[in-house]
Amino acid sequence: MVDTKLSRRGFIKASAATAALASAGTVGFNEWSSEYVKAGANAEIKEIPSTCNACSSKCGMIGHVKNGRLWKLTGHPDHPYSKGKLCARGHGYATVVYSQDRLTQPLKRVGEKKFEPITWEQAYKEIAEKLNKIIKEHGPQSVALTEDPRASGKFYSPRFINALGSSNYYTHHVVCSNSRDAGFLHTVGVTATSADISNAKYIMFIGRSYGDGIRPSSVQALASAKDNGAKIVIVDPRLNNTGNLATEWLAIRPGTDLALVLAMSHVLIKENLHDIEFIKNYTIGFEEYAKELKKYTPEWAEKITGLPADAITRISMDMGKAKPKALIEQSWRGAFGCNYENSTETGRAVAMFNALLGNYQQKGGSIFGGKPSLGKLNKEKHPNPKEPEAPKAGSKEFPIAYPNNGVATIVAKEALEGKMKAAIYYHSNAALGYGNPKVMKEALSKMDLVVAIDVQMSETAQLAHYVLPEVTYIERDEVIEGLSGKIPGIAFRQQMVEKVHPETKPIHEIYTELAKVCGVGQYFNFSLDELNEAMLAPTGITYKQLREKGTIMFPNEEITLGKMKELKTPSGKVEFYSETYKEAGFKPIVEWIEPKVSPADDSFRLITGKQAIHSHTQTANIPILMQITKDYDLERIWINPIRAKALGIKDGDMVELKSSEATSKIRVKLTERIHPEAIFVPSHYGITSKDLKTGQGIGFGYMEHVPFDFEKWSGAGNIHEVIVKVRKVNG
Ligand SMILES: Nc1nc2c(c(=O)[nH]1)N[C@H]1C(S)=C(S)[C@@H](COP(=O)(O)OP(=O)(O)OC[C@H]3O[C@@H](n4cnc5c(=O)[nH]c(N)nc54)[C@H](O)[C@@H]3O)O[C@H]1N2
Ligand SMILES: Nc1nc2c(c(=O)[nH]1)N[C@H]1C(S)=C(S)[C@@H](COP(=O)(O)OP(=O)(O)OC[C@H]3O[C@@H](n4cnc5c(=O)[nH]c(N)nc54)[C@H](O)[C@@H]3O)O[C@H]1N2
Ligand code: SF4
Ligand SMILES: [Mo]
Repeated sequence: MVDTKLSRRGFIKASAATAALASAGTVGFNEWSSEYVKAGANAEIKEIPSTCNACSSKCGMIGHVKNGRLWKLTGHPDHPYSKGKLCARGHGYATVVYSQDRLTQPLKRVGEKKFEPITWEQAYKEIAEKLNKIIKEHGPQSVALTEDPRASGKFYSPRFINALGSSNYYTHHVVCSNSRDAGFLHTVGVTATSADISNAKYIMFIGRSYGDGIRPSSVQALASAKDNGAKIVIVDPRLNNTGNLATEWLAIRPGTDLALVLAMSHVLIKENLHDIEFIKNYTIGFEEYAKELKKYTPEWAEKITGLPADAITRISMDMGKAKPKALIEQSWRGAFGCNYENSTETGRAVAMFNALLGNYQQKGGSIFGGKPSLGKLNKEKHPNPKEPEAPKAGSKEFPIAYPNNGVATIVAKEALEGKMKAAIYYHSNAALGYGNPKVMKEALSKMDLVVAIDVQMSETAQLAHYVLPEVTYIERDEVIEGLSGKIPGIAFRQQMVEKVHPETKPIHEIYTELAKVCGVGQYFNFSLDELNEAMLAPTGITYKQLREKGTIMFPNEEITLGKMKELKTPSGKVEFYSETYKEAGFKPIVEWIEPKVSPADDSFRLITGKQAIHSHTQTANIPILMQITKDYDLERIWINPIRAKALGIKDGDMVELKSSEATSKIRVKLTERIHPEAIFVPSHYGITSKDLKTGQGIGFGYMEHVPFDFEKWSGAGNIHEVIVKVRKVNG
């Protein structure tokens, strides 16, 4: 039950509901395991295949269910990301199903952080009335929906917002990979390639850490590459936890990766180590790019990156010699996902470097994965909503952004300008994680309607007018997910245990029922099972088979390596020169761009990143994961001892960290594993919602220090364009 200040009337209702739930068998984490013991050693164990929801990888997993309770998880052996293993988060996050802090019924805000429980009928009725009024008065484009795109959301969320007549569908990538996605899209026609890591001979990671931003199969592939003698270079201002597998660490100045990649490209061409055949057949604009690259010498890059020119030359030449089994891994968020004013252009330069190596669709190179062919609903019986006429808000300002991602923070900007009137946040903690929380709070407060659909009282839910409680992923079926890769496949999330809280619902039910009350129910006239059956139809697999297996791969559809394919760029080829850029008013050739801000002698750049035991803000309230943070003091910030000494700071000291946006107090970890110019902040802390009793009050939220901003190309949040000063304080 939510613990926020409830009104008196709400309190009485809520207490009654809590009592009812207790008798309905609601248990916390501790009781969870004892219930299993009570079931006796001989109780039947059901093994139910499904998918993890503790991060975007959505690995395949098997739930072991005894006496109706989940008591153990194992990795699905067939799923390409888990390959039989789950990471610590995968195991730990599953306890959310029995969390004491779950949302248990729909809530209506009746004052600052004051909520009252209401029925689903009342919630739907009031939300629908408000949505329809807003649309009538301000048009459908004044309504937006944002989510972390998971299997069901990817299908239902855009359909729902389109049914209302709005094109404003957004994803969390604005603070994840918007820049990389845009850079890759306009160079190779997809937002990300994958990498044939286990067969590669030379692998460079630029701000991507398999050892921290874990996916079990990626770690396995890297370990096997190392066993095969591959060279593994980490480019990171921080020696991250992939370090144990690496052969070399390049401690680059944060924000300067573009200079490194430009200089590496320069060396390849100068030394004639580029793949001339590949470039001739599969690329356009090489001559123009090569001309631009002339000025980006390793000596030039040394001054910007702080990396020795001879190391840049040596590594580039070694990669050129190892081609096509050499690559810069496509990366994710760390260096050029959403961080600097030059991030999109860094993404482009990386995709181009791989083209200079001719490694696309080659063993040990960059791979364009194949997709499974899945069916669709019969349009005659189940019509699609009409394509909204108006373009998505933000698409004019950021024409380079990947249209499916959009620029989610434009919703906040337009709310501040009085243009955006209603926002739905599904599976998203935008208020804490997408942009400066003060700005996000102000923006959300300006809107006439904010709806949050969550499993716990997130910071976003706290600011919403209505909070709708979803069942957790352990308690629901979802839309079938297509897996693209060298071998395509499908994965299915399915219900493992009965609903723990009777007044919670799965998202497909919420959208279907809400659509009906909003008057657009005709677009949701099918059940989830009907949709999944339609998707399965062309595969010849029955729904029953899918339920039994959970993950099914299609080895017959394995893509053929060694054969380049036509790309989805306007020219069908790798584009060193982009007409799309030119038309949008940008330089068609990549050139060096300075980061927006740079630290002075007495200040630092703030950078952030993942820890292997947490996912964004969503795991901070999981007791067994947060205990690891506490045991190992993981919320501390990293400072280089040379800088610390000059400031009189010792390991474990409390410091005050001050940026243009905020002041935080936090303890310090001194380590030579961080560039002297940077301070590293682990990204998962700073929960402020009082209803998240475990997570609340530990560490600080990185985003508090990030000015609310948009990168010029992809609209990404520029989340490392932050300068801070630090001083020792008592604490
Ligand atoms: N444990 C864990 N794993 C996750 C997630 C999670 O929340 N937790 N989330 C998933 C998601 S959504 C994502 S986006 C991925 C993110 O996966 P990654 O991008 O690998 O993760 P990060 O830790 O954000 O960043 C990687 C590294 O970039 C470094 N870095 C920071 N600034 C710079 C820079 O200017 N240049 C260079 N070269 N490096 C820099 C950081 O020090 C960090 O070590 O992880 C996925 N997996
Ligand atoms: N402070 C901070 N900011 C970040 C990051 C970070 O690590 N820290 N990471 C950045 C990156 S790489 C990304 S991709 C984004 C991620 O940003 P988000 O996608 O917003 O991820 P989370 O912050 O984990 O918030 C997820 C929300 O979904 C809710 N949730 C979890 N499971 C379910 C479910 O089954 N149903 C419903 N309805 N809700 C559910 C959680 O309770 C939580 O409130 O954030 C970016 N910004
Ligand atoms: S990487 Fe870990 S948290 Fe992410 S889906 Fe896989 S097991 Fe779950
Ligand atoms: Mo992300």
